[in-house]
Amino acid sequence: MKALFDPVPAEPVDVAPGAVHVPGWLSLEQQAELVEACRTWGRGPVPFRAAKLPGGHEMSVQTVCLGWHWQPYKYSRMAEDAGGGRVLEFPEWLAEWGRKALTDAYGPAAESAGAAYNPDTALINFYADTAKMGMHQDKDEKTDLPVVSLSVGDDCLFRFGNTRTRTKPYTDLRLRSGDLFVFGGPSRFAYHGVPKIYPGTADPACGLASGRLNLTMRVTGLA
Ligand code: MD3
Ligand code: FE
Repeated sequence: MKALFDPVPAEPVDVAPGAVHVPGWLSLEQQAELVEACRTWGRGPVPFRAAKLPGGHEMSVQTVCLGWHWQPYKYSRMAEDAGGGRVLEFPEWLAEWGRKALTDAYGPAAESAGAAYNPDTALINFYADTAKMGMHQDKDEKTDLPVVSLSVGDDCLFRFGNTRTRTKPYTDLRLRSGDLFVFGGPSRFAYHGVPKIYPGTADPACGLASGRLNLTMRVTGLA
């Protein structure tokens, strides 16, 4: 049933060159579908795990991957740091969502870029109430093709910085359940992070009772 108060998808907002935010891009039904898929993927062969940083600390975020298994700072087919299983295939339906995401974010002028987009890895991050992600660049991919980000569950504070330093200047934004963000062009290698989750802000109909899920699609450029 179409609820009276379903959010109306908003127009894309240009946050920086190549960085486009599309609030409410996923319907509640699509959000719940994505949560269910993430639950399935997390059942294995590779489970959600906190990636270990080179300094030895574990990230507070729990991650599972599709297509290629990511560890800081490398991709592999086998999850040596998470039980040794082989990473699941990247599903075609998700690649279709990625192409539509690019087209919707960048508009008709970029329709051919959208149609040609072939993501081969997805990183699914789960944030419990107190989890966060420090400022970093995503540089483990061998292409500069856009990253597509989908958020479901509790709101977060998202910090979008610049390509030179992990400090100011940056833009603080609130990401909500159903939001799409595309990071391409000059924004592809910008520093970014998630300093805070806002517990209890999600509509339970999104499928997640607590916490936040973020799925990013990328093109690794690996064989
Ligand atoms: C800007 N994830 O997985 S999504 C990550 O919410 C990551 O889980 C955050 O940073 C999360 O690497 C932020 C937004 C995002 C993702 C990739 C980007 C922003 C980006 C790549 C380049 C520039
Ligand atoms: Fe990132």
